[in-house]
Amino acid sequence: MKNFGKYFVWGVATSAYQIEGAHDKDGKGVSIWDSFSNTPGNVMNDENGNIACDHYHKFEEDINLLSELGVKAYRFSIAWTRILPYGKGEINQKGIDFYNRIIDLLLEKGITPWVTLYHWDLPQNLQDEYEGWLGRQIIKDFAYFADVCFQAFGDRVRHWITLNEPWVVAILGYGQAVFPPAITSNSAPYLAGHHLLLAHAEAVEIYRKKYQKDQGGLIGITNNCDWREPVDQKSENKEAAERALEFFLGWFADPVYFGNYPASMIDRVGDRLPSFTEEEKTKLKGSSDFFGLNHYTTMMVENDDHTIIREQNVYGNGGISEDQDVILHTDPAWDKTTMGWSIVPWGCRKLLLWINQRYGLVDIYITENGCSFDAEVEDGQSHDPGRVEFLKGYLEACDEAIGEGANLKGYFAWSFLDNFEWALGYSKRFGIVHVDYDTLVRTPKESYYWYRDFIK
Ligand code: PNW
Repeated sequence: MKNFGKYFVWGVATSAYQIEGAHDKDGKGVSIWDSFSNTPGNVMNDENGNIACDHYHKFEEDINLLSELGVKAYRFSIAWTRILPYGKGEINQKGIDFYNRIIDLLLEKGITPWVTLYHWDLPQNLQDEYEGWLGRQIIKDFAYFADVCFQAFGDRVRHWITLNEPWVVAILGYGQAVFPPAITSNSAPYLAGHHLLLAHAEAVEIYRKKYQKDQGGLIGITNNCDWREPVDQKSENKEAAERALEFFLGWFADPVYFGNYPASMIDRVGDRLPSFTEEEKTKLKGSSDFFGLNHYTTMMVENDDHTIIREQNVYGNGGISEDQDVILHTDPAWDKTTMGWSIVPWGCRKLLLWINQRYGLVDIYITENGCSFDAEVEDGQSHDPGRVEFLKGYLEACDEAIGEGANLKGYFAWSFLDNFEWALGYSKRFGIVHVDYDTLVRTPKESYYWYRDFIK
């Protein structure tokens, strides 16, 4: 592979709730994921992140593994409730101390921290007070949390991601009730999404006004998107695929680059889609210094003309498909991961090119890409050939996309460690490092060594 230049940013990613554990240690408050996963019936096998990988106590060992891996960058998230146990108000110094130790150790090892402020672990207090992302007050509370983090860590952290995957927060949390706060609705996702965008914009404004000049860092948002391929070249199916991308990625990227939602959404969602004031549009437009992208899979799209009743949403990841009039399919010929997600490297290539066509030659960073495959440890070794194949395939697709003009500047494999896979608990394994959840012993997998050699 020839197009990844010398300055290409190679990294791996994690998130706080999925690895840290120590859920009530040193003054940490309760997040919606603490409450949700500790309520029986919500997570597979009633598992929770109370201990997870115990990264809170094992971060030194983990950073050594990162160092041996040779990555330039490590993306992790800050647990809001470690810093502000009630989501606002008084700062918990022990939470600040924990992330200071991580940041300092990373820098000592020559690894650049990429910090996500919100990876889904909303303070329970804010959920109770005004229904979390449904309340407008979240904008100022998130901005305050962000400000505290810039102030505490911004002298050393130069790469900030405000939100991880607002689409997942809105759809899975406020539409399909798969994630907390477990609401089922066809309008709440749009209201939550609206506040997510405005909170992002507010945090960015604070960073730019108070910190960016002195600290010299970058700030952006990370969105997730699958590729949507038309089932055939009929114009209605091509348009349906385009529309599906607008409802997925355009929902959150158009406001950030153009100052408003895609026209297809405004037309179709009607009153359920809130509108931005002129001032909000101005604030949103240009509010990301880079294009953070999490990409996992691809689906086929067919226009829904309502003439036949068909099975919708094979994996439930189409958003609100009745608003889009799309029917999603998978191709049975595509290989699948243990999550059931199709492995389609060319979808990644097409998506990168689509982004640079729609939004201009923005700097794209893939802040997550990876797959779930099982791997046991035998004689101290862990083999995960499926993951090595996956990474090879997707990196080849990235390389091709760059060759065709895509402005891809970095890649973070998801994930560094096997971890708590949200509503699926520990049943799915995304890590390039195996974690034995009984003993908490870490064993690098074959994919870890493969990636180490690849990025050398
Ligand atoms: C992302 N979908 O979640 C998250 O950022 C990670 O925390 C997570 O572990 C990883 O991907 C694997 O799931 C997603 O339904 C969850 O399209 C669901 C979807 C996409 C991403």
